[in-house]
Amino acid sequence: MRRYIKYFRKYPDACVMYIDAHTDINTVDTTESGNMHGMPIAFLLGLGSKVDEFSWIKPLLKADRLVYIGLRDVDASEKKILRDNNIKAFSMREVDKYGIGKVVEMALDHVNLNRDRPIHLSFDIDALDPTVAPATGLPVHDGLTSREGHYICEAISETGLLAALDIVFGREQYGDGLLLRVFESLTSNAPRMDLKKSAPAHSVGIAYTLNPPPPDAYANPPSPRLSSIPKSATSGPRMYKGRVQ
Ligand SMILES: [Mn+2]
Repeated sequence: MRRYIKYFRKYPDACVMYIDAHTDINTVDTTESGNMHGMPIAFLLGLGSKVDEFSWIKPLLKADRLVYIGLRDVDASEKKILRDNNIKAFSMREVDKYGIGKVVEMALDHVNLNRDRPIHLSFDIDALDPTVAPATGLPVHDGLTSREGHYICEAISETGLLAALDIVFGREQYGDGLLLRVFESLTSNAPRMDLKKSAPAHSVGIAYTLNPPPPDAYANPPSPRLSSIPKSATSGPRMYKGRVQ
């Protein structure tokens, strides 16, 4: 959550593309499980009752800057939140109906019509079908194929607007190879990166903030911070070894 806040302070006009089997948008009022990992988007949007413990989280994201792809395990309460807030979501049904190419295009058109906003890509590995991506603690069948997952990454990379990447996965021992390929797809247009680590409550998340943004993409591009990259972030698969805490 802190990385989102930091990121939105840096890129206030950013959009979020959330690739996930889940919406993670339950509020403190609607959650049945009480799991915090099901609520981060609600906090970012400022939905639900205020809780003192989380009063430091300011709503930073507007509903029309958020789009989902890959949904297939969504609570009824979350569906209502999506409807009430007019949040665009492409479930697996839309992927079946339109094909992944069209879905990504429609998703980009919704949050980034002129292709001029920085993109924060949050890619939960559970968006992919568990047969190709078992590195999740919450497997949901009938997900994206490996190619569909890669296509999303390639298409977003091609925009040249990727500014932050958050890959979320659980049982990382199963995910190294696949995550590396996803990462390579994404970073082909972003050779320099600033590795940030984070650890959501029930999964391991790695947020990569990619620096610098492409030329002319933003009015005030941040200065590169290559010197701050840990050595492990520039040496291939080693970046995925070990549990990130
Ligand atoms: Mn998920």
